[in-house]
Amino acid sequence: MTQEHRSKGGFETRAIHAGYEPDAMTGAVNPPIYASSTFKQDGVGGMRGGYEYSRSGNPTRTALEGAIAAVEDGERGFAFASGLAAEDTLVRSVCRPGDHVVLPNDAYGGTYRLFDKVEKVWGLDHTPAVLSDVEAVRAAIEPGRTKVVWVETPTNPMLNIADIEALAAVAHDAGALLVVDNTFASPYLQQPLTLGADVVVHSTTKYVGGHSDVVGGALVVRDLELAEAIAFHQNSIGGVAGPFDAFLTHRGLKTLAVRMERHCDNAEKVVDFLVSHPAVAEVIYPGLPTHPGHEVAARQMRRFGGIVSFRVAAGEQKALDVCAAAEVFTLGESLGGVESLIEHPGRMTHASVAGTDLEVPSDLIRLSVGLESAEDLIADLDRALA
Ligand code: P1T
Repeated sequence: MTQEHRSKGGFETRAIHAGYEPDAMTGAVNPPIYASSTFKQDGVGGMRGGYEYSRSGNPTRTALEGAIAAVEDGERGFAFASGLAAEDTLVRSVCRPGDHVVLPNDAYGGTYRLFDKVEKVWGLDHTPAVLSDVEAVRAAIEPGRTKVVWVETPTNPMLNIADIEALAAVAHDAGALLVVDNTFASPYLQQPLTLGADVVVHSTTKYVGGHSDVVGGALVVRDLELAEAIAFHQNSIGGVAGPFDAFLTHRGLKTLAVRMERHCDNAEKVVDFLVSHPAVAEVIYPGLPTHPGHEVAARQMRRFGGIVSFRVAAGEQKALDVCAAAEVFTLGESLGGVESLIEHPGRMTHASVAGTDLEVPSDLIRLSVGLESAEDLIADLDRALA
């Protein structure tokens, strides 16, 4: 099984061509969906192209894995059934009972739940830290025990920014790996491996897939020893992306660059509208010069992304009412698809972190700004806020 990177060329070229050469027999320009659990062997052990059984490898998945590695400027990519399956596989590949990880004090609620309710039971400790404060991260590290510093930037849903380059140095000083969940930025806006990170994590359910029609996850690394450990655990645990899901995710990846540009255009217009709206107490967007992480974001991101969070002046009930009143923005969890979504993190995506360090404000609304006409999005918010 080879991952054809064709990693030369610009981002768009890699997104469209890396990972797959037109089929030798038919010339098909897209990877066929290999709906096959097993592969015929030419005599015992005589595998064609290294394929044996689809948990270990499937050509549709291999194509996606090569493409995602190429757009992240990595060496090896791995595709999973969900972002959380990718995260769990990574943790088991690099941590052992008794180890410790530093987590964001503001992260996707499901990521925190994985560490706090699942990994902890197996003996992996964690400390939440304010990732925008490099010294706080250094202080949270337990030398010799900390194996991973886990970064999300921008964070979900508070859009805090962490300095990837600075945190990579802090993690590496302590002999720990720097893992970056790059879901919110997408590989188009930010490439953590080029800034010193060791592992990139994605919920490909979001911008990479881009159409809200498939759940998936990915890991990308440069170090080949680390890649071997992940490959072993991916096969041993088995949370792999199936061929249909791999196909959809790969199809989405090809248009990531053009979609992200428009997500950013529309998000900027929505931000411009919200900042002057009297019912809005605070708009949170890393593209605003007043955002505390603006300078770091400007340095490490191409643009500032399609997610906008804001707090309503009148409190939680008003936030719930706005979510219910929106029509063009669909009320639902998830993000990163072509359609705009609105949600109340406190009651929805981040309900599992209520009462912890990661609790989010109850008057907070998160928008995933999609690709509809910007004027329709703004009119919808104007009506919902009235
Ligand atoms: O949902 P799944 O594909 O398993 O990915 C989990 C995940 C990991 N990391 C980040 C930053 C995420 O946002 C998510 C999933 N988030 C949502 C479902 C959400 O609505 O925020």
